[in-house]
Amino acid sequence: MASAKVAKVKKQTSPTGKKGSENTEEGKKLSDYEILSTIGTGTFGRVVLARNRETRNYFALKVMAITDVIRLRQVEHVTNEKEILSSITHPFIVNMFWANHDDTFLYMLMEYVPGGEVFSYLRNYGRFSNTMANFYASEIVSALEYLHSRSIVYRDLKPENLLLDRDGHLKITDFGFAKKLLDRTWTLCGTPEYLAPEIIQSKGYNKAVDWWALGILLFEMIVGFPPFFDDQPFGIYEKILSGKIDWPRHLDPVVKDLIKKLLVPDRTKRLGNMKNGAEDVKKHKWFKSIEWEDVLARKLTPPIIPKVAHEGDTKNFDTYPEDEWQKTAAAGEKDIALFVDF
Ligand code: ISQ
Repeated sequence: MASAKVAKVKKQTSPTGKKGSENTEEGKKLSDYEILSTIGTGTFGRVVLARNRETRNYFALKVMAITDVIRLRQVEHVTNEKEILSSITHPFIVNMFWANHDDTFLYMLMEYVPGGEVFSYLRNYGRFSNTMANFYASEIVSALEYLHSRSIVYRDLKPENLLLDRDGHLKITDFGFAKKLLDRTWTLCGTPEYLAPEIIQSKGYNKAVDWWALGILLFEMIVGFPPFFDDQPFGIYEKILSGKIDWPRHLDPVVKDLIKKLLVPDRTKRLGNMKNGAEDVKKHKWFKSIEWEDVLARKLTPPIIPKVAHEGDTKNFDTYPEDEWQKTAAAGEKDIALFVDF
């Protein structure tokens, strides 16, 4: 079920807008892997299937041209992605084994997740049942709770960034927009008379954006299209700000209640972003049957079992031209130096 067969177009993320003993890939270098086919492309890079020459195990290698990363002002984003992925481990987040670079490319070696994108399944099914959406939402809530507890905001939740593993469990990928929030413990320690309103209100990006995005994703999974859409980005923004949503009649009133509580414009009143954090979302009645310890232990039954014929099967991904990308010219010395720690 490659998304090529599907009419509806994928949302592109705008660029302007381990782990110790179990890491069997530790200390490996690029030449230890055979580069196979491209399984994904983006604005400034691609993901290729790679195979460890010795163990014969498969991996997903993210490759980004240094010149493109700089031209598109993505240095901070790719650095954030690498730093964050190397600091976390969670059953529903794609695992990164190592990051490296040469004079031309940045590389991140990740586990290969062969089931393809939830995006493809959603377009082929049209919409998911309440039960299917509840399974995916449970695994996402578990991952968001983990990230937020480490002061990490994900900021790019959408069906294109959710992969299915061989068993049908979720893996969140693409941490290019993820951000580690600063420690705000000391923020209010200044002299109260002199504090600016934005400091008192702690304005700026925070984890509330992920709970909003979960509301959008839940709507899209169950209805088949997002609540605010238009053929122009500006039209979408106007609709988001209008706050008006057309609710289909088929919608379960319980999930409608949850979506409404996630899509609250005032982020201080948004579910997930109040004093009890993710706990409020987990306690919502749409999740009444969920044992959250079972979710984390991957004990829920996946609603879709991807067709995967063998370890290196790429049938669940689109095919891409291999257009001589390996012949990209090296970056300049000063540009390469920006990635000494990569
Ligand atoms: C792992 N497996 C398949 C595709 C991927 C895309 C991006 C990051 C990791 C991936």
